[in-house]
Amino acid sequence: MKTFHNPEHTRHVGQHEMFRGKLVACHEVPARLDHVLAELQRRPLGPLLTPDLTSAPASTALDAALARVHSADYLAFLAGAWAEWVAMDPANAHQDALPSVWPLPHRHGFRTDRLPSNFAARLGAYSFDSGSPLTAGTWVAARAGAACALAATQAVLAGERSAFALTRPPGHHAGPDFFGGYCFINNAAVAAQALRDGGVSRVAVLDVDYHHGNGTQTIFYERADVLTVSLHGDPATEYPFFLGHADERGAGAGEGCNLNLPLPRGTGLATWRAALDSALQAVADFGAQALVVPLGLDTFAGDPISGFTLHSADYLGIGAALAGAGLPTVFTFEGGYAVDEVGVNAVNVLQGFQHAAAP
Ligand code: SP5
Ligand code: ZN
Repeated sequence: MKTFHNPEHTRHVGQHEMFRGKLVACHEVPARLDHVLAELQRRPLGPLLTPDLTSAPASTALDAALARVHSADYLAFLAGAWAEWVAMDPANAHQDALPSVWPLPHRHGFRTDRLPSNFAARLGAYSFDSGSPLTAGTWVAARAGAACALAATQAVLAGERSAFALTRPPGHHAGPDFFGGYCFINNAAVAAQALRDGGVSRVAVLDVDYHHGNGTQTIFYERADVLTVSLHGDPATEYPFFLGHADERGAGAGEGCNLNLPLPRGTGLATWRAALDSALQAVADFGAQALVVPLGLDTFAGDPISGFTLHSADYLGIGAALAGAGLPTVFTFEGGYAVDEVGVNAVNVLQGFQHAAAP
């Protein structure tokens, strides 16, 4: 399996996230990716590649792929956000931009048809939490990360059985025009849309991160050509709280094309694997011709912010089960905050997949 990794990822480095009234150290740190890279060097699964963004055609193709899943105004906001943050006050150059005011569009009658010019207000209008610091290099890192998702997709379109987009920041919480949950560009959505645009008529996204993939769900919610499935902690108690229930089945043309499998905090391997089997059955019933797996490793028992109890060895079998779908598969790296174990856990999934997928 080819891995496309993002050397720019270190430019996204948040200092703090807001948690229960305090600024606490970020969980989504550069060392996470370094641990996966180190494990891939110990247990190579295939070539390690970096997308080339220096050519104008490659850069233009990437921007076109981003614009297929995110709004033009949101992308322009992200691209210019850091400069605006520093323009507000030069002292801001030394601290992350964190939103602190939101328009709550579905309640209280706040208006979203008039975007304020004030930067702090627009930061809130384009986000849904105060846990996702926007830093000096966030845009460059996120954009180069999406290039990995696109390159992995192109490898699969060219005939590879699977490919891995090893990038951060993660992506599955980012929606058409909002960031949150440590995510800015939805890499899995970029991959799914690029598969569609590359001629695959039915694509499935099977999200195995601990947290509901709200951004991906929202991007494809009214579409019949992309099935979105997510296994996650029950939003009644788990982040992102306001989406991810079992009764969200898609809308309009996409009715029946979204499946949520919320599981209680404390869920262990047997229950989780049964849910994965249901998810894989839905992917088969849909008639998907390609699969995108937002690969979060925060289902691990040792994860500091999550509540499932999977163990490192379990991930080998999970990878094998995913290979059982028999589909060309793009993996995107998502959550997983037990930093020292995230490399072993991620590579276990990929190795389990690769071993089971071998002829
Ligand atoms: C990609 C992904 O996994 N995003 C997850 C975002 C979760 N953000 C909220 C986490 C709040 C938990 N903070 C606990 C701090 C205790 N020290
Ligand atoms: Zn997560």
